[in-house]
Amino acid sequence: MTVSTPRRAVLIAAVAALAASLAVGVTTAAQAATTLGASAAEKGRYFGTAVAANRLGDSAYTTILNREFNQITPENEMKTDATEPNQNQFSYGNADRIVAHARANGMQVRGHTLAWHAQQPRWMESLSGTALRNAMLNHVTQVATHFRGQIAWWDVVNEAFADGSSGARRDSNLQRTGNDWIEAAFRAARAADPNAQLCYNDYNTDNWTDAKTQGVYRMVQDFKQRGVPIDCVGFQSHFTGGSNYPSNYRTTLSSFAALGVDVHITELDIRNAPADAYRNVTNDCLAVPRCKGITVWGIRDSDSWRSGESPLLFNGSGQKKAAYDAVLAALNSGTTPPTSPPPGTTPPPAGNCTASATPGQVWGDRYNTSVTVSGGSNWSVVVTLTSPQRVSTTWNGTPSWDSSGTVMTMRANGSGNTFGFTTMTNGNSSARPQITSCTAS
Ligand code: 9MR
Repeated sequence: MTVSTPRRAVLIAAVAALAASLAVGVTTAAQAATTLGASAAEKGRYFGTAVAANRLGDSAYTTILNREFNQITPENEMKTDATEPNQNQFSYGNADRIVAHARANGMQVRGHTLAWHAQQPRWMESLSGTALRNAMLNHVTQVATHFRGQIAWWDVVNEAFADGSSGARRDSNLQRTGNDWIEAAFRAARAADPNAQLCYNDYNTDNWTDAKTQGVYRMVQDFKQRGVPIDCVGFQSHFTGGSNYPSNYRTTLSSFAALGVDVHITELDIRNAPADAYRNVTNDCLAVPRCKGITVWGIRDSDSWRSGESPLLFNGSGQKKAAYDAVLAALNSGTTPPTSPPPGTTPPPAGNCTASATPGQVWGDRYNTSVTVSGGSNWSVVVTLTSPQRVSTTWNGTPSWDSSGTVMTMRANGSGNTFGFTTMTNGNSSARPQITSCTAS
């Protein structure tokens, strides 16, 4: 049969229209990623897991590992007792096996960990003073050099702060070598592998108001001010249950990020794996532009260091749990976070001077911010809050307000170039004030 020209034209148009509609359908249907790693990657992040070398021969394990994850942290194989069992005799077999698996499958590696009070070999436990300091620095240098170029992030120092209300360093043989042991470890790591991002990693630092969180925050702030080479902070996030996921977790992540470091969720597991808490953690990371990714501390419940609590995303048979679905859905529905930098680094969109904000003290219901102005003495800085937050007190400036009470114009009053204010959170503990302009004459 021959088709006349007009009929052929109609047919061609119909086929083209069908193809176009199919293409649109395919595009939308193909949007939702079906694995954790792929979905996180779409959001500019990784989704990783702790890996044990002795499980790499278990194909049920590696099937899930290779399908779902694009980042690996060796669970025990890079700890001091594993890598330097006798002083100056290094042993990398299991760590190398994990790194090789990661590289073969395009996964990034987090090195864990170079300096820690726990899991020390006997010889190191028995050292003190200068001998221990030098042994620790030698260990950092040797191990970071061995893995140079293969590690995206190092947990340079792990768990150096005390639990409880002191906010102080943990007592340990390393701490007794002098308070500067942490910065010395970071400097040695930077010298050995200049391309690795260097992190401080700890647990019980998730609740913003806890003394331990504040102690670590002050150390990182001090390191940034003095130029100690620190790039990131890891929040282990071993939660014991839904109630132990703190509602101010996002504030913790964003407050550290505002210091100019990346933040990572490094060892996530939650007792009984409540879907809500896993969803919240995922959303909190997605909401903080400098949160680079999430690592769960094992694949199946049976792989967990606390397997009795079933805290992971896959059950012992490798089936996806409800928490898995919640995390994947949160990753898929997350929007790529706004690229606006945190307060303190925001270039003022208007004006002819510069104002940078520094986070100050935080209480349960309020927090302080100080702002330093450069580029003129007769300045006027506009600060915008997120409702329902409101400023309750100011110092070293003369404020005026718009009718909504959320836009404050602060003018110099002869008290210098730094002013400050207290913000009441009024229930929104995550937002932080933005500087919207700085004008000077
Ligand atoms: O999961 C790890 C477990 O197999 C080890 O026995 C234990 C002691 O080294 O360390 C566990 O991992 C810890 C991590 O290295 C640091 N943060 C706490 C983790 C859980 O204890």
